[in-house]
Formats: sequence, C-alpha cells, structure tokens
Amino acid sequence: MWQTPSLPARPAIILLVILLFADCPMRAGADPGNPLPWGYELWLKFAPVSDSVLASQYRASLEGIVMEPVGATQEIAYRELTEGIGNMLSRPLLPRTTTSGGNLLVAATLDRLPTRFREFLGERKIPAEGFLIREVADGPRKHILLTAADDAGLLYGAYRLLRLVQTHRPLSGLDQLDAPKARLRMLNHWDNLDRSIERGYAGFSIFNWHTLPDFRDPRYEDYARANASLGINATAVTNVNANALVLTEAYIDKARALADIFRPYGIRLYLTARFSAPMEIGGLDTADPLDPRVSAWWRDKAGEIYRAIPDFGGFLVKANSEGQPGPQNYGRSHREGANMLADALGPFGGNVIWRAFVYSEEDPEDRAKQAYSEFAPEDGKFRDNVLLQVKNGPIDFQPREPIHPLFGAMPETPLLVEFQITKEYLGFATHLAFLPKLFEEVLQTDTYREGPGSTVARVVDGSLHGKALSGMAGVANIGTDINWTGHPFGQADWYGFGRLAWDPYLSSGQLAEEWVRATFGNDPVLVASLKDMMLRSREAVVNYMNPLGLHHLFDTGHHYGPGPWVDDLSRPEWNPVYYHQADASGIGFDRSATGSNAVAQYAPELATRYGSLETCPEEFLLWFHHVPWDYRLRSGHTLWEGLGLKYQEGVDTVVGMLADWQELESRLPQEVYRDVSMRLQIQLREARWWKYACMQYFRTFSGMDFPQGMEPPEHPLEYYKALRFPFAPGIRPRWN
Ligand code: GCW
Repeated sequence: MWQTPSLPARPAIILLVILLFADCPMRAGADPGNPLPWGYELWLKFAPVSDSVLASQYRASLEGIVMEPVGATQEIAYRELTEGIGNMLSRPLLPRTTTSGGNLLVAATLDRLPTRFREFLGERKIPAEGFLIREVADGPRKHILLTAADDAGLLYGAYRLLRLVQTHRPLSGLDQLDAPKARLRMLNHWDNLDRSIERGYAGFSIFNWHTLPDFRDPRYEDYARANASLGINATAVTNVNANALVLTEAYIDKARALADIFRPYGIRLYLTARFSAPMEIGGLDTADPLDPRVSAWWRDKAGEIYRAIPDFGGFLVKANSEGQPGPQNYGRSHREGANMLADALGPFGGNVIWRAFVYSEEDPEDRAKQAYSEFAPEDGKFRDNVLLQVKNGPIDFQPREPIHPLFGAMPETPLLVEFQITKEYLGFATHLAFLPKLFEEVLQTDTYREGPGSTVARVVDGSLHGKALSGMAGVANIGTDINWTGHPFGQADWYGFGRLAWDPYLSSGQLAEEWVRATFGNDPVLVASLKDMMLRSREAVVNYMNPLGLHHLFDTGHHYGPGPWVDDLSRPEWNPVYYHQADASGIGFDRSATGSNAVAQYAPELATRYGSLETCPEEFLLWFHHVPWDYRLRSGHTLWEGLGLKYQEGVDTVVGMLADWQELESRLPQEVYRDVSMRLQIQLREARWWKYACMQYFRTFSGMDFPQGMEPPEHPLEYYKALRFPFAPGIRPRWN
C-alpha cells in the first residue's frame, strides 16, 4: 500500500497516475486500492512487515518518536520516519517526549540532542553528512537514538533506519556510525532540453524545461527523494553534449526551480557548460579561454547563476571530444580551458568537472591510450576546484573493460570515477544485467599506484592520495517510464550505484539483497533466487556480447546489437573492426609492448600482468593481445573453440535466468512477473543473435567449424548484416 500521502508530492502524483491510467482496465495482480502501478515507488515502498514476530519486536522498540524537526530537511526526515515506520508497523508512530513512557525513537542533530543522550556518542565523532543510530539504555527502557552533525546526516540516518526495518534487520544492539566515504556522489543526466535523452531507454527526460519554472512536476521531488535515500548529493541535469541555451537567463530561472526542490534533499544542482557558449549566447566572436572577454563573460555568467542558485554545484564539461567545442579549437589545452572556468566559479565555491573522455580523429594513437597521454602530464596544474571525471575503462562503458590507466596516476588532481548506469552497451532496458557487479569489479581492482591495496575504491574515497574532494558519477538510466528505468531491474542499478557512491567498499551481493528485500519483500526463496540471478546476469552479457576481452563490436550509432563487420565509418576508431582486428592469423588488439603498448600506462604490476600472454587474465585476453585462432586457452580448448563456447555460455545463462524467473511466478506481483518474462525472452533472443552474428563473421577469418557444444546459427551471415534499426532509441539529436 502506498501510504505516504502527506509528503507534498504524493496527492499530485496519485492524480497524475490516475489520469495517465484512466483508460486502462484494472490490471490483474495490481494491489487493490493502490493507485500506483508497480515500480513507481522504487525501493521506498515501506510495506508492512509480514513476519508477525518481527513486527511485534519492532513495535516494542519503536513505541513513539521524539523529534522536533527544524527546517525543511529535518521536516522531510520526520515525515519519512513517521510515515515509513508507521506503514511498516501498521500503526502510527506518534510523537512523544522523553518523559513519556515506552521505548522511543529519539532523533535530533547533535546541537539539539538532549544532553543526557550526548554521552552515548562517547569519543566518537560524527563526520559531515554522517549519522549514528544506536540502541541506548534509559533505565529499564531502550531507545533508538538517531543523531547527526548536520541536517543531511539526519536525513540519511532516517533512510538507513527505514532500510533496516524494511530489510528485516534486528534493532536490538544496533550501533551504526556511518558517513559517506566520498564527498561527491553524483548523477549525470544525458538529457536534452527537448526531453530526448542521449542513450536513454526509459522514456523521455523527467525534466520538462518547457513548463519550468512554474510547473513543478511532483516527480522532481520524488526523484530527489529517491536519490537522497541512497546518499546521492549532486546531479547534472543536462547532457554533456551540451546546449548553450541552458545558460541563458530564462533557463537559469528554470534551473533555479529544480535546485529549490532538490536543496532540502541535500542535492546540489550542476549544469553542463558548452565551451562555445560565449559565442552562441554571449555575442562574442571567440571562446578562446585566454581571451579576457571570454573569461569575463564566464565570470559574469557564474555570478548570474549564483544569484539564482546560491548553492549551485558548478559545471560539468565535455570539451574537444566527439565534436564538442573546447579550448583546443583555439590551440589551448584542456588545463587552460578548465582553469579558466574554475576561476569563474571559484569565488562562489563552485566546481568544474572536466571529463577525460577525449580521443581525437587526428591522433593515430590507440584510442585506449589517448586520455592518459593527454591528462597525466597535466597533474598538479589544475585549480583546486577542478575535478577530472574519468570513465571506468579506457574505451567506453563496455560490458567489461580493464580499469582506466588514469586511476591513481594523478596524485595531485581530484578525481571522479564515471560509470554508466544506463545500458548503452549492455542491452538497453530489455536485458537484465545487474551493474553493481561491474562497478564492484572496477572499484576493487588494484591500481598498484601506491603499492598493493591501491584500489579504485580508494581513488573514489580520496584516501589513496589524501584528497578531500573525490567521488563517483553515474550516467542516469531514468526517464518518464512509470517505473523510472524501463526494466524493473534497472532500478537495482540506480540503487546499487548510489549505495556504492556512498561506500565503494560494499559488495554487489549485499546490494542485490538489500534491493530485492526493499523491492519485492523478504520472502527467503525470492531473496535467494533473485539475488543469485542478478549476480550471474552481468557475466552473461559479457559472454554473449564481448567474451574474452573483445570490445566495441556494437552496431554503429545506436549500439543496438552486433556489428563486428562495420568498417566504413570515417574515423577508424568508430569502426568495430578497429577493436577486434580479426584476420586469418587470429583476433584481438595487441596492446602489449609489441603493439600499441597501452599496457605501459599502468603501474608495473598491471603492465607486466596484462602485457604477457601467459599472465594476462583470459577475460582481458583479446583486449591486450592479438591471439592465433589455434592458441590453447587454460581450459585446453583452442581460442576459436573457447570463443564459441563463451558465447554459448552467455546464452545458456540467460536460459537459466528465464527458468529461475518462471519458477518464481507465484511469489511475484503478476504485472512485474509478466514484464520481466517478456524482457528475458527478448534478452534470450538477442543473446543468440549476438552469438550467431559474431561467430559467423569471425569464421570468415578463422575458417574453422563451429565448436561442439555451440548451437549452429539460425541464419547466414548476410541476414545479420542486413538488419537495420532506424528508430532504435537513445541516439544524439542532430542539433547538438
Ligand atoms: O559512449 C559514448 C556515447 C555518446 C556519449 C559519449 C560520452 C554523451 O555513445 O553518446 O555522449 O560516450 O560519454 O561523452
């Protein structure tokens, strides 16, 4: 049941949803009386605790609440606690004072905490945005104390307590002091001003710039709430392939409305800055960062924005990449461009987030090497408020990549790790691939930059080089679809991203379990089975799309489905043939010392491991080496056989996922059961498509028979080559 009607957004959303679904017959399986279709509430359902023993234990521990909220953020925390706990315990959580009887929830920021509760903190300090939740004794009574140094911390603590109850964790003996490990925990929306979304697969942009600032869609607040429940504290709401219009007066006013909604949820707004904006909207004839008129324009612009949005986060910038304008258009460096913008924002406390995703059509160097070559020598030369945002791998959000060599290589420069939550290269919104598994793999990889243990997680939390400013950005998978993410399991990717941005050391298993419990309830069979399915799912995608280190075999432009044969695009690195390099002698990109020597950009430990055929992990084999077709894999199979069997393994895993899902039918809401069943069928069909298309194509080089154990292709190669998808979603609009 959806029982949080006093949150301001609720009534309007109910109305909106009723209007949207006015013509729909009541769907089978929908919860009677619940006007929201499955999925809108995300992981924030706060359903009644089904286990009656547990429910009475919780009721005994939470007999009332002592809290006097001050200000908008604390008001939200109060509402969330009373409504969420009220729902879960199926009885209201009423206000009390500490002198009234019972076991109570006592919640306040430290400055307002009754003195006798302060002693429970002991020597411990609560960091900014952190909180303490602790069961404390008060004579014969036991209270749950929730306290924080600031409002955001109190809100995050409220969501933590709600999660503990929602996932059926015991409250007795509770003692959790937690705080975000990284300062910036950010979503990046590739949303255009016309509401199309680059690489968006869940509808249109939720940000309706046309009706802003006056129409404040209730969904904006629900969006902020969902993010805050994970600890996400920043969002860039416009595409990095930016439109300068967002920096005009009218749009700044629209952005102000969004920032006002996000603020009480602890979220700071960022905008993307098109480098040529001084020309496009400022009337200048240049955007040269060293031209004083240009820097003055940006300073004025920053002032204008901060007058409207005093806590504006700053600019996110994609420059001189894939056709975007940038400082290099004027013979200036990325550093000169970034520092000029940093000087404009600095006086107001704003940041410049400069993306390291650059590769040039004039540069014949291996694309995987270009970002490192460009930025590593600039370490220490950026202003303090410049963060470099680096994708998790050196190419582009592939199902699997080795880590980006820049991690740990710029000790003097604040860094943000960029992940893609939207599944541009992992099957859009029809394939199930639990991304926290991918994120975890990256975060736990050792860069060896400061000796063993120099993991990417330590780059995210800043501890590797003692950075106060660092964090994680994720390209959002959110759109106007009623369940936000298209695929119901896409919600788990948003969830897992946010939780990992808060704490990059969390395990994907824990996150899968939390999400399943919060989303589907605590039925142990469901929890075990779905968790298992989610944890297998990402490897399945790797295997049926890009096994053994293959990468970027995606069809051109839309990146939907396989196109390993594509070789006719103007820029070499836009063609899949550039990446797989298949020929009669073998397949793979030689990035060892005999090839592009990209391995040399890593710390010696990784360079040696990846650089030699003997020690290179097989999951990266064809990423780093060009390998003969008859090369023996560790399994004893030849490379050709192993490749076919990996594709087959990917398909087989999806067959298993579908079977597992079907077993769970009676335990799942009908509508979500049917939804995911259909998506899994599509995933299975497409997994086979990948296998058949790629293996048929590679056979034109290997000349070998398909290995035993691999299903023979359904169609000839020409069939797969002829497939066209002119309206596949997510492609960049022409006017960018
Ligand atoms: O993955 C590529 C996408 C582009 C995207 C670019 C980037 C926003 O295909 O659509 O542009 O990465 O990250 O800038």
